[in-house]
Amino acid sequence: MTQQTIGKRFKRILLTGAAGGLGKVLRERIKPWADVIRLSDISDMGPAQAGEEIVQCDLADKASVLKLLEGVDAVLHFGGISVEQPFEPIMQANILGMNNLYEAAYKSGVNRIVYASSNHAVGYYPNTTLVDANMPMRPDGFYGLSKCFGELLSRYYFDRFGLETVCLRIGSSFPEPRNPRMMVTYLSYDDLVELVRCSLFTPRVDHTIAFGVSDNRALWVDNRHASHLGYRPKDSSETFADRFPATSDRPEKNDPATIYQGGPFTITGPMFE
Ligand code: NAI
Ligand code: 15L
Repeated sequence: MTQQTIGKRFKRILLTGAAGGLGKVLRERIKPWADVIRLSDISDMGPAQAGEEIVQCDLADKASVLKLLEGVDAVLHFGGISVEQPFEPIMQANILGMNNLYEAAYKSGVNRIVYASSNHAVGYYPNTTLVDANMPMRPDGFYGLSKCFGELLSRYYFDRFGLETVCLRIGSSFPEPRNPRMMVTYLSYDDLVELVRCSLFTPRVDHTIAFGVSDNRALWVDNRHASHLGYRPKDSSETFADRFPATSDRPEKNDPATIYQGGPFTITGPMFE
């Protein structure tokens, strides 16, 4: 199935985190995938365009989330706190919010969720290890822990109810890599959209964990357990190789931010309040 041949398979797709960096990218690109795109965020998303509905909502507010899911048949869950923070805000947005979303999705009869997990669910693996989806989680902070919770909650909903989820352990999805580490973890916006499309339209995914990376020269992750998605990245961080020559701008070899896949996140927390 190519991007051009996608029909309007869904009646209403909910995109959470629509005001965020990746939400804005997806908002522009997913319109052909459904009759209606319902956009949600705790922050302002601007006016609705044709084919869009806007619902401003805090994921931690259960009653609002139950309403948010009404009439929805698939979810792209990109909302929540996206960096390391103290436990309380992470608990509200990413743990309580995730629980609310899944309860509401189940009650609304949603069949498929694409969940923006993160490389930080396994950030404490050294970058000398090739990590695959069957290896134990090794979160690198409260944020990474909340992504582990999300992956396990979605696993539970699949085992209990057959609600399918693709968990995307996204590396670093920005317009371009910002440092040498991101030469390895980079996921271009085009490849992100393609990965989300594969995750949404592959006929059967059960519960899948996929790593969100482009076709970078060096990789720390192995997508063998997500091959059924048919994701074939087209971009590579090599386009930006001149910005980060192999010998320059490298931190010390004994720096945890260099040793571990999670990079600086491994030494950011825990943020005690
Ligand atoms: P972002 O921080 O730009 O967007 C997240 C959005 O979630 C924001 O617009 C924010 O207002 C919203 N949000 C936060 N708390 C909320 C709440 N309680 N209720 C409703 N909405 C809330 O992050 P970005 O980069 O767009 O990432 C999107 C998702 O992808 C996040 O879940 C993030 O953890 C994940 N991810 C992103 C990566 C990247 O490289 N951009 C890498 C790995 C994971
Ligand atoms: C993430 O999970 C964050 O959401 C994003 O802002 C980046 O920091 C990314 O990981 C990364 O590891 O580069």
